[in-house]
Amino acid sequence: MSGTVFKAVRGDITKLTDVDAIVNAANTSLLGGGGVDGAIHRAAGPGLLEECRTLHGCRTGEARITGAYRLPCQYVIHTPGPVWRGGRYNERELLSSCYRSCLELAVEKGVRRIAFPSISTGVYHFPVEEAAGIAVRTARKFAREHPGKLELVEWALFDDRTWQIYADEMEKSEED
Ligand code: AR6
Repeated sequence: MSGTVFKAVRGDITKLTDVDAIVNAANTSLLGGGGVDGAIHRAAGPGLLEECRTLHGCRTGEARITGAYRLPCQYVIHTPGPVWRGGRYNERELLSSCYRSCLELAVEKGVRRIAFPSISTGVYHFPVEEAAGIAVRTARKFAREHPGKLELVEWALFDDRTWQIYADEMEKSEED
């Protein structure tokens, strides 16, 4: 037992008020884009882009942390997920690495409550069922390996279908 609560909620990640950090499904430039990345930058305001410029990008599967500016949390953790290219280009390992890298940074900064979007399953076309399995398994394993560090790991899912898939996955892999 890790003592961590895992949940899947429906909605806009930028509106969450119960977490210390939210994760951004970014690209390797870290200079903004569409989807959840665009929404996070719009809600945070221009200070976020200014700070992101100082980071000079980030590799796929790694993560960087910044302030959250006008968002109601303390930090934004940016991670470029893999583009799905059929599954033979290390996409699964890279996605798992995104979650681990974000959680490592979170623990390092004392973040106890963190929310993720569904990394890579929008513009980057990672199949949602598989992405959800990787996401939940990776986070549960991390939490077990870091007992007492994380209070809450949640996913904020924008559409019903994605939410249902993560919710099912969470039930399936529930800790015993
Ligand atoms: N809150 C929560 N989830 C959201 C929100 C939101 N406000 N907006 C969209 N989603 P995507 P990716 C969902 O495409 O596949 C960007 O341009 C969306 O419905 O945002 O990792 C970056 O700059 C989907 O389920 O991220 C990169 O270039 C999920 O977030 C590229 O897209 C992820 O979709 C990254 O692509």
